[in-house]
Amino acid sequence: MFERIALPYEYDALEPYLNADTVKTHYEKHHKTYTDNFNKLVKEVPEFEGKSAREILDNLDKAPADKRTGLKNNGGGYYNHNLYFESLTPKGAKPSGTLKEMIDRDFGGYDQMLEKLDSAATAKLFGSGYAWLVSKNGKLDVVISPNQDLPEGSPTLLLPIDMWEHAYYLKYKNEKKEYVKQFFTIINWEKVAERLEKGK
Ligand code: MN3
Repeated sequence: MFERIALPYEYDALEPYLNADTVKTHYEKHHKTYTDNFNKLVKEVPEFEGKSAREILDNLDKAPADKRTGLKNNGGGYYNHNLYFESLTPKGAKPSGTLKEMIDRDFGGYDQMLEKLDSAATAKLFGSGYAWLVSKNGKLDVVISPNQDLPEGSPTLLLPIDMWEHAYYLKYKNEKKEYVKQFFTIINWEKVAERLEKGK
C-alpha cells in the first residue's frame, strides 16, 4: 500500500503564502484521489508487487498496455505530491552547503536559479504540469513536465513546483507569477539538499 506522507505542518502553517483551504483541498482531495487510484491499479499488476513507486514509474513499459496511462497519471500524482508537500516549510530559508555551491556553479547564483524556475513554471510550461529543479550527472538543471509526468531522462528530483491550477487558484486565481514568487519563500531547502545527497 502506498501512503501519502503525513503533512509535516498544519494546514494553515504556510499562510499567508498558501492558504489553509488550498493546502487542505490539495492534500485531502487531490493527493488522496491519486493515491487511492494508484493503489487500486498497482494491485492489478502482479509484476509491480513490492516495487517502489519510483521503480514502477521508471518501468511503465512492463505494465499491461491498458494500465499504463492510469499508472502514469495516478502514480505520478502520488509520487509528485509526496515530493511537493514535503518540499514546503513555514520556515523557508536559503540553500546552503554543497547545494548552494552547485547552484552558484550551475546557474550563477540563487536569484538566477529562481528566475529560471519562474520562467519554466510560468512561461515554458503550457497547461497543467510541473517545473522542477533536478540533478543529473552531478549537475543541477531546471526542467518541466506536463500532467503528472516525471521529467524525461529519469533525473534525481529535487524540487517540484506544482503548476496545476488546483495548487494555487483558490488564492491566486490567474496570478501564476505571484504564486511562484510566494512559493519561493516556503521552500524547505534542507529537504532539497537531502534529496541531492541521497540521489534517486
Ligand atoms: Mn497538485
